[in-house]
Amino acid sequence: MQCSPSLVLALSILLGALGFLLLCLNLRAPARYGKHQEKPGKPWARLPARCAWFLQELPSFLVPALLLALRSPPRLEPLGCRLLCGMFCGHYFHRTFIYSFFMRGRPFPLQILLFGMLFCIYNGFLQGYYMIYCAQYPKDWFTDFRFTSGVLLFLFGMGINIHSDILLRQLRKPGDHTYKIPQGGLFTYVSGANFFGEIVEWFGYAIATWSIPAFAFALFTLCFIGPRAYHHHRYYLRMFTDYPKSRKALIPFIF
Ligand code: NDX
Repeated sequence: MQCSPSLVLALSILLGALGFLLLCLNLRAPARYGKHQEKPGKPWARLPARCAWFLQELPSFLVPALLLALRSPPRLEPLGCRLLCGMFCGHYFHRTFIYSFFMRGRPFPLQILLFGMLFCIYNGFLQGYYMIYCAQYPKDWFTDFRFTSGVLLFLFGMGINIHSDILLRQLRKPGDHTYKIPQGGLFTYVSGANFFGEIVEWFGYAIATWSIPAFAFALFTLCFIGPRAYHHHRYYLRMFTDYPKSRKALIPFIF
């Protein structure tokens, strides 16, 4: 396969535009899954959360992993391939094979699952294709400030994201689907601690790889889960009279 810069640019612009569309839609009403799904939906229209998240996130891991494996000759030596493998696939390995298997969420709507899978195929292809076939870095990129600060930011965000998802999971016993006030970690300051971590993580990846597709994905993430954090925050304020008043929606002490 050859690198097609115009394809990469077109797919990145489309990703950014989808993010902007979701921002407009989600500011008015959040995506209807989890606590924002008012009715559980018909039994045939939903899947157990673990199964749904596994299927939805799998393409984000599988598509770039397959592109890497099919690369001819198949080698990890270029820095783009190593960054893709360590950071992007690392995140989605965790999300697909670890997060999905331990989560305790409510049944997930089939329709959103299908859109989610399509999105993950699209984004997995864009990030994988760019990093494997297009990305080129100077030999000393490892010592570049963008690389070091980006990797640190990525690890910092990933740490917050995983820790916050664990805190959420611990709020429920198996089979329980009720909502409680999240406590501890970054939840002390914001309602969307897991979302804050994920946003920081993908901006870190974008800075470390210094690539248009990665910035488009970071922007998409901000546009999709930023409003979701805002709606979670409003939900908590509505449901719990003792919800901590000093807690913000997404950014500690600010918003
Ligand atoms: N999946 C990213 N629309 C998305 C699914 C939906 O990973 O095209 C984007 C992702 C997809 C979306 C995906 C892409 C765009 C779609 C959208 C739907 C429509 C949209 C396809 C792919 C689209 C059109 C067609 C219009 C253009 O019962 P429960 O489930 O609520 O339980 C929850 C539990 N929990 C609590 N338990 C007890 N007490 C409480 N107070 C609780 N609060 C929550 O914790 C869950 O089991 C768990 C986490 O819940 P929540 O709501 O905090 O997070 P959630 O939204 O489920 O995300 C989970 C993780 C999180 O770390 C987040 O950062 C990450 O996934 N994520 C999520 C969404 C997108 C994304 C990352 C990204 O863009 N990078």
